[in-house]
Amino acid sequence: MSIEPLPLDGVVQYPPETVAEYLDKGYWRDQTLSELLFATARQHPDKTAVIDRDRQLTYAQLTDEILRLAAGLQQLGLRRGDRVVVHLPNTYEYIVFVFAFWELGVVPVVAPIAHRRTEIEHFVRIAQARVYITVASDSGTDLAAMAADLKQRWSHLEHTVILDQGGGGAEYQALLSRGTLEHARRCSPQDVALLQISGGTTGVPKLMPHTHQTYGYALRRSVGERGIVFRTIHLLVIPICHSMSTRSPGFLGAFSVGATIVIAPNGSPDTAFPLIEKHRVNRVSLVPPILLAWLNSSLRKSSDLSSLEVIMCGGAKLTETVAARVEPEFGVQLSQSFGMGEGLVVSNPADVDRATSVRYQGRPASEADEIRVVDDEGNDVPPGVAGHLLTRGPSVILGYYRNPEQNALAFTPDGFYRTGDIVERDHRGFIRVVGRSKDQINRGGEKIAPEELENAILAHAGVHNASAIGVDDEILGERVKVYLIPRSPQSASDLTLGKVRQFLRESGLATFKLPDVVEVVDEFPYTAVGKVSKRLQREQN
Ligand code: J2J
Repeated sequence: MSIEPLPLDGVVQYPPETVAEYLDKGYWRDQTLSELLFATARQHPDKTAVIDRDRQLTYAQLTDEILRLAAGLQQLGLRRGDRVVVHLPNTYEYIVFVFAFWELGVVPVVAPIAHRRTEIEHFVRIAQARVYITVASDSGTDLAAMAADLKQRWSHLEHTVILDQGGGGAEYQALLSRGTLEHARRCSPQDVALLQISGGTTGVPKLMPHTHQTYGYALRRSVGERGIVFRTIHLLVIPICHSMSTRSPGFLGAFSVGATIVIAPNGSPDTAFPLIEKHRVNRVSLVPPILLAWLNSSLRKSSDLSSLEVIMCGGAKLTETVAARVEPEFGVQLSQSFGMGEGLVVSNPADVDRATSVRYQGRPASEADEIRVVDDEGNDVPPGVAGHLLTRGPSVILGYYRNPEQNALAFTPDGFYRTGDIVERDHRGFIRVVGRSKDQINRGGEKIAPEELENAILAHAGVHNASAIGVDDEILGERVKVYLIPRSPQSASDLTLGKVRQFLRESGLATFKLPDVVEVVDEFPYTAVGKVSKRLQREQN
């Protein structure tokens, strides 16, 4: 059945000729993400789809629960094109919610559980969300109270749904108990499926509108390239709303081939190793600091990890020294990847030689993934020369949601996304990330916008000026350092690391954005044009 696409206000649309070309060449398909899951469920109803804590759901049980939740959500009055904010930890309920929304054509903003009031309120406001879904509390923060407060403040926020801390609970059960729906097409595959959170370079996080088709394309590529098959048992440890957990290959990749997902609340060895042992997990996606923790864990000796075949790693730079340890020490294949929420993901093919898999992050799987490596003037550079990476293609958005100012900076007029990454491409097309031109801190895969952190600190009465930079860290790659100029000599004593972190936590900023080091100084170094020189500040460390 054909349903006309519903363009959302504030989303940059693909030109009709691009739509026609991507459909014609099969990069985009006439399938919603919900249809992708239901197709697998019809073929393999009794196969295990997801394992989470003591719950184990077959594809039939998962789709059944999705349709019941969709009925409950529909009765809240949600309609196609409405936006909601989903803010849940790694739980199977997250998966049930997003598919229920895809079944209805509702658009979730998917926020990592580490986010706090600053971020969530921004999403609620910018997306004019009608529903906010979270858990009662997380790491000591009362999210239920925050939800009640947000609901009072924003009249468009009509409902909150509060799950128990570990998922489930009375409100979830109540939504499941209002009958069920028939699986049917209720939106167009060209519709926005979700609004993902960008890594962040700006004062507030940006939202990335992905359609069922941009996601469908990305996950098919990822599944093919990474060898995800029916017998794959994939451990999901990275925050579930991140694109590495969702579509590269993530749970969507797994569901497209009838594989099984095991959900871990986090990636620490004492949590993950027993799950690998118990469920005979054969694949996992990690970020570099977790991989390092696994390599150095004393638990390795006492755990049976023999089922593991492939460790995928991406999100931040993996040093060659650490990369080279993976295959000999774990006896598994290392599959690096380099990607971004905005779209492009490159990875090393399974049959690549060891030297390449250690040194390179991968190459695009399709000629449709357009890549340009350019110098500061925008001229293409030859293989082996480092330059700015620009990209365009069937998985790449053409703009952030409701953000024309950033779009003018981050996208070229002909639709290439300026990644802010400096890469080197060899003559075969393999890519190595060698640096970054964007003002961003990558703390072990968590992206932090210095501007956002600086703004939050500037609200402190004792702070005259703040500058946040990333400094080298053996485990995280980078950690967050903040230089502060106090307002007066007396206020300097209030600017200890502990007090600044406490202040930021209370101001409602996500905890992973808090500084690791604070240094109080009298002045900042400046560039010739009078901007704070972060380069000089970095060189001091
Ligand atoms: C260096 N930097 C990297 C790598 C990402 C797959 C894989 C990763 C992401 C992701 C993703 C890197 N080496 N191997 O969404 O689907 C940095 C780059 C990039 C930014 C994007 C996926 N892999 N990076 O990490 O949106 O700077 O997506 O532009 O979170 O992470 O961050 P994010």
